[in-house]
Amino acid sequence: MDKFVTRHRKRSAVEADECKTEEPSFLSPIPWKKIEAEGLYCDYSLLFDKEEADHLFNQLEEEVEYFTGIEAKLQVYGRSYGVPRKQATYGDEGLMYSFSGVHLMAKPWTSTLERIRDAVTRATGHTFNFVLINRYNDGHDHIGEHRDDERELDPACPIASVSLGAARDFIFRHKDARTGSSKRQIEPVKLELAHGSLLLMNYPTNTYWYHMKNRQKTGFKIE
Ligand SMILES: O=C(O)CCC(=O)C(=O)O
Repeated sequence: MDKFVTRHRKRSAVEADECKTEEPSFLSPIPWKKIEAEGLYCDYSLLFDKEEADHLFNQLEEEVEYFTGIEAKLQVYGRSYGVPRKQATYGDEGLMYSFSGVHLMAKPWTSTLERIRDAVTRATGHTFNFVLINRYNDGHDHIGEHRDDERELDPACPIASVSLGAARDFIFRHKDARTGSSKRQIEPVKLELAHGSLLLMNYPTNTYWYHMKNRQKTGFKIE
């Protein structure tokens, strides 16, 4: 689960309302782990136990409709590439998310996605209005190094990432230390995203750090 998306300016100008923060109702507090480095502020926790995570995973396998055709392709420098994973977008009515030449309209929340969204709200105090689901069929499916800096995203809002399925490594690299010849030596930050976990990327992590999920031998995940 991912990202606060602001409405397209042409449709409406409700940006300030979109980053809603509610008092967290920590009825069953979850133990957060802080992951921090220079400009990187993340919180990580197990949100769902195995039984619930298995159930949510199976429900999503039945409910989620993934994009096909042109919506499953990226446009980079005028060339079209297949996305190396499956994707779907759900959220509040009228929201759209655009990246690498694709424009993805949010489908209405399913009951399972609402359940996950509400659990994230209870844990974080933030109410999210949109989710991008990435389904990694196996370890070959991946997501390349990027920042979540699309113009629809409010940079001040955190990005919440719920993982279901096989654990996969998630790697952050600082923007000034991405290549061997970089002027700065800043160690990458690697963490394993477990089944049922929640990762919260807080401001300004996305300003300074890129993230990716490499090809791996095995893996199957819905975010
Ligand atoms: O699947 C993941 O955990 C990462 C997805 C991601 O980085 C993104 O959608 O921007």
